[in-house]
Amino acid sequence: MAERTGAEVLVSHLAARGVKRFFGVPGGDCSLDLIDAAARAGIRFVLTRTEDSAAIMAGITAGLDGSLGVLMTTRGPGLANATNGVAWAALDRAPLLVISDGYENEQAYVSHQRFDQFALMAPLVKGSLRFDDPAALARIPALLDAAQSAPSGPVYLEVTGNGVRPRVADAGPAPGPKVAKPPALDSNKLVEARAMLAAATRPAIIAGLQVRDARAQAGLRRLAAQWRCPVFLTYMAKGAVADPYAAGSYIGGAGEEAALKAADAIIMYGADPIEFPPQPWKYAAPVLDLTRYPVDRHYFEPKVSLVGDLAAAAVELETAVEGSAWSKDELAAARAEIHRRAHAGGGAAVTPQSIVEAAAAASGSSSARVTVDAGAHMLSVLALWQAREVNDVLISRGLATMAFALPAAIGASLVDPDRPVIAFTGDGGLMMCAGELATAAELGCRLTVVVFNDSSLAMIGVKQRQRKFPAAGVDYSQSTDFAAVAKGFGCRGYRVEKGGDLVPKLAEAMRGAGPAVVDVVVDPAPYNEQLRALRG
Ligand SMILES: Cc1ncc(C[n+]2csc(CCOP(=O)(O)OP(=O)(O)O)c2C)c(N)n1
Repeated sequence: MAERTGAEVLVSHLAARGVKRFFGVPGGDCSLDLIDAAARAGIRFVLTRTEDSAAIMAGITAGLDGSLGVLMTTRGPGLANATNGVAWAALDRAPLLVISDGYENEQAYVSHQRFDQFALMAPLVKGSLRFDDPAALARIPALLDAAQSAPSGPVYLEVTGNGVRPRVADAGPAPGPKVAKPPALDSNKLVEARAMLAAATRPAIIAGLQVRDARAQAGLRRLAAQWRCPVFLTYMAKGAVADPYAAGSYIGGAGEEAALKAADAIIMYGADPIEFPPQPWKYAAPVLDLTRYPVDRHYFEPKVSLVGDLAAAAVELETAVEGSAWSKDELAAARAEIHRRAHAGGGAAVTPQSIVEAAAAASGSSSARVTVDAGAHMLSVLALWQAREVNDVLISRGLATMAFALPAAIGASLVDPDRPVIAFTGDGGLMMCAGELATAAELGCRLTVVVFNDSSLAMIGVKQRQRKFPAAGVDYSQSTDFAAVAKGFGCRGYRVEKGGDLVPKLAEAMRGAGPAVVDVVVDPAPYNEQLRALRG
């Protein structure tokens, strides 16, 4: 009977789930067995510069193509360096298999590079398994299913030579994913939900990250059109509905407050509280919570909670609102309010707002996908960039980590190589992952990194001023030349210091082949007012 190594069987499980590539920084032990076995199965290893970026690249590719993201690290420092990326996968709900080397059972005497790797991963992962014996192979499908079942997230697989090297009898083709189905909608709760909606004339919807799925998005669009109501979208749901119903971002801030206070029912549609700001819920209207999965803690006590398939819930409830009292003018006013607040701040020729508008003008009809980092610059991007569909804008909102935009853009570019990607990032965030510019250059990604270069951790600076502390510990004493940095890593590099250069330089950057960095010197002054206007 034919035989395969444990590594070959593991790789066959990945192939059966549509994995085309895996990411990481290898060590000299099992990583090498896995790179070799994967290559023979047509799965390519993408060598990144850091493990945490590799986790983001892997999770983003999986989120976009419906497969499983795979990160591979070496033991000890490799896994430790991946933890922020694994935390991102946990809190931003990305399906991710984390593979790391362990030590063999007979190496109990070793202390070098050794700590309890299961304990390190424990608070972040949905499951873990040690693959140090061919018998463990039988438990791999369930581990991978856990990563891919809603809410998706990371799982940890520790591998040893005693797991990946022995030959085992070929057990035939690996099964594909068996993802847990959503529970059927509870018919009593449906009756309660319909009654709640029948009493409403001004429903407002807040849609969250679970809408990043074509069926869920279609369900939301039906509800909005049927109920003719404002829909606020969390950052991760951006693009899920279009005008006239898209009212703007839900950030728990001042911009959306007037419309939500005017609502007589609030419908949460696939909203996961990991996206909510750490402030108490401020609305008195009854809440109907429609969610694919229950969550541990929430900001409000819903009047009715329906757990199950969102698209099915939309079909059941679309006729429940009997007549919408929202006028067209009110819908337009809700949208205009957030836009107006996003423009607060004025400032010098190159403002954060003008960078986003110039990037939109320069990208024209190219339907670029956008990634955004954590920082003050994200406010302008989220408020002013027009998205047509979910996943047109990618952001880390659950973890809200810096150093997300560039690796996410690389992952997006690998999935859709012909679709241009724009990564908006602060200078602080880019410096945390700048080495990945070399990864982007090697891969030939069609990617433009736009740096809001203010020599500052501007978001923290705003908070420092709000709290009346003297300026300290948030500004860089030297300005980085990211155009030069880009060239050093094999990307094209451009520097913009005057407003008039913005559109031409951005357009030139976007036209060329391979990745480019546009380093824009920006005045952070508008952030003070903009943040107050949007968040309150
Ligand atoms: C990894 C990580 N470290 C720290 C923070 C806290 N933090 C949030 S925004 C921010 C400032 C980001 O600075 P920069 O990237 O330059 O963007 P800007 O705010 O200037 O637009 C910091 C330090 C974080 N979110 N993630």
